[in-house]
Amino acid sequence: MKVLAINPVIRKEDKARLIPHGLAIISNIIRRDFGITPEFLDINAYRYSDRQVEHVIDDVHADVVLLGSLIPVYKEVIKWSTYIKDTYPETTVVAGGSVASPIPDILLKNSKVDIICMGEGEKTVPNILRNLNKRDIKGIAYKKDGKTIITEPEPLILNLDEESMLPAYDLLPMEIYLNNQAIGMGREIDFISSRGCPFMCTFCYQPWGSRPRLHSIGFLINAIKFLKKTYDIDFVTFVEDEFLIDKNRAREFCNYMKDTDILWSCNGRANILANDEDLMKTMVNGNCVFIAYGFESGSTKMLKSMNKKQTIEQMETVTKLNRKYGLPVPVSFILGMPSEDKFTVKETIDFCLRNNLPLDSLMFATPYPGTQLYKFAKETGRITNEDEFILKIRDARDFIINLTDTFTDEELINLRLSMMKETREHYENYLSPDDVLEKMKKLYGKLYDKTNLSQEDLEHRAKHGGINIF
Ligand code: B12
Ligand code: SF4
Repeated sequence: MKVLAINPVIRKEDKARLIPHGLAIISNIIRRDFGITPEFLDINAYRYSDRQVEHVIDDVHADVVLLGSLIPVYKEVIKWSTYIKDTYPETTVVAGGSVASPIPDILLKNSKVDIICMGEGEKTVPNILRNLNKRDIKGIAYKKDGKTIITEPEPLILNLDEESMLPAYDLLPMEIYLNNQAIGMGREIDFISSRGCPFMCTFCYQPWGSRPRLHSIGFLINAIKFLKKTYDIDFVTFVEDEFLIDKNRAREFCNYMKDTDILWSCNGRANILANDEDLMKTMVNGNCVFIAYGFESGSTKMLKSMNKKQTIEQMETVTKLNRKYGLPVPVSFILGMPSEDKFTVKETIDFCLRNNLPLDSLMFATPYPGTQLYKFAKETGRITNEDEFILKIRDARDFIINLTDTFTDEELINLRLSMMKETREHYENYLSPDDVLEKMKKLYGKLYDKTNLSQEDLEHRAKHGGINIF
């Protein structure tokens, strides 16, 4: 059996910076369980032209094509499933990831995908390969007589160490990923060591459930050792939702990392770190140089309406703590959630001015499929035609829908720009570019000199905000 895994382009205007974990983990599982090495067509990393992609698809002429990623690659999934099924009708096209699981009906209707993997692929994909002509397996969606059938869900993996694997790094163009850094310090890799989040914010899609599941500390340390030995990494970015959810594991990890020359970063949460300065201290001693937060709003009313379960006081405390330990304060905000009005906007601006935080990373509230916000947008008649709406979804820096009752579309678009400008100007009075540079050199040490950031990388960092905000 020949298997082809396709990673479509994410963010056309940007370089490929993060590893396609889902597809690469599944590829490793297939290699282990079936002794077949999938061909990995990484369009995102190589930026192949359509002609080049067609050549690879023709060359491989696979029995099964695995196609998937995040929701904004929806059009790509339509394009490639159509090409494959029109040219090779006997090939089975299987889709997965957040472009597929939350919208099975829409994707099956508008594409030529045969089967959707509804959730984690570790068990479901091998089951699909073992039963290519059958559909009586758990965790899939398919079309029968024009109707979408969704089978009984496959239970979530309980033991990630045993039931999942590392991504098949050797099938990926690792030099591209290691050199297109997101933080920009040395040879950088992203890693995911846990799944699930208990907080349930209304704008967030949680494919992994509310119960966090973690790789053990042993697995994690072995992975870091492997990545250092094989790829000579300098920097690890944990991109998962809740790296700090198990504080004991986090402490053990810091204890290991402090004796290495690898720096690392993760997402924090204001309510977790605000009352645990000791954990932050341990992290900094353990080579952590970057803790990012989703602050979302400076208004208590908005935080409550998002179900964010964090307070303004906690946000102020972690801002001070990050600064106390010499870390930048990378924070992101959302504009235009349903009850946003001019008062809540003012509260956010005041919060940022008070705490010297520019709003560089200010996203438009975007209802992604599978979220409570998406349900709200449908129920209130803001999304009337889902097929058309899904086609519009992009990065949340682009305005695609107005969820407020108080602002016009134009007002929201202008508001975002003016909020960014006002808070940026204020920040520049607080810290000069020279001060920032000094702090960066101190924080990143030898890696700072080792890194040669291109103009494009600098623009990426500026756009994503927070990376240089001390
Ligand atoms: C890393 C990441 C990114 C990276 C992408 C990295 C990459 N190359 O894939 C970057 C930074 C680019 C990114 C961007 C965005 N992201 Co993002 N991202 C994530 C994050 C944190 C981890 C994804 C990941 O790698 N998981 C690890 C792997 C192991 O899990 P997995 O992908 O789910 O894979 C499993 C299954 O889904 C399945 N599977 C996955 N792929 C496939 C493919 C096939 C064929 C099959 C059969 C199965 C299968 O099997 C895997 C193993 O069980 C998730 C959060 C989360 N909790 O998932 C958000 C998440 C996927 N992102 C999301 C969003 C909204 C975005 C943005 C639109 C946000 C924005 N602010 O603009 C942008 C999109 C940009 C664009 N233009 O496309 C949402 C998706 C919501 C939705 N309904 O679609 C998520 C779920 C965050 C959230 N909680 O809301 N993101
Ligand atoms: S935004 Fe963060 S904290 Fe909220 S549910 Fe999503 S992952 Fe969890």
